[in-house]
Amino acid sequence: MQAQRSVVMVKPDGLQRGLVGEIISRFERKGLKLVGIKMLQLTDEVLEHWYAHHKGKPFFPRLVSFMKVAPVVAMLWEGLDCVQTVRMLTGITKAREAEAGSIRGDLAVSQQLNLIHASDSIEMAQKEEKLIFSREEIFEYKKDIEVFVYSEEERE
Ligand code: FUP
Repeated sequence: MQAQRSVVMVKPDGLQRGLVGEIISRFERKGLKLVGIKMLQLTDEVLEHWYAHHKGKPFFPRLVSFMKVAPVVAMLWEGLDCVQTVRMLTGITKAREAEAGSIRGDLAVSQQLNLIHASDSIEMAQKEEKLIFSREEIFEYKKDIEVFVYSEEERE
């Protein structure tokens, strides 16, 4: 299988609201494979790289300070077309307009306090993975259940 990996980060609001378990559960139940997870305190240095594409925008300073108010929980999920699947489960940025059934659509109302970050492209997923996880923090293991999650064709 040509599995992709995507970075999901439960932001400070998700941690404070006690939604870490709920969020993990949504990705687990979908059938994605957890290959990395850790709690960390973000710093200005990491956030400058993480949100480099937003630097200079009016909301940038507040976004950066919000991301530091509490630790975050970073996860690495793996699966076929994983980046797109994770974005679909996440919902659009402005949570109060996000589709019901998505994490943001069901559990949040804010544009900035929208519970999670999810990689928005394969390139960004690779960049974010390198920024947050070391090689030893990424695990390769076999899940026997995959024969009931993907078809034979999809597993090739
Ligand atoms: P997403 O990829 O859905 O997290 O959204 P973006 O990369 O567009 O936004 C990154 C973060 O900036 C999100 F937390 C939302 C926040 N943001 C604002 O606070 N104000 C804006 O006008 C746009 C984005």
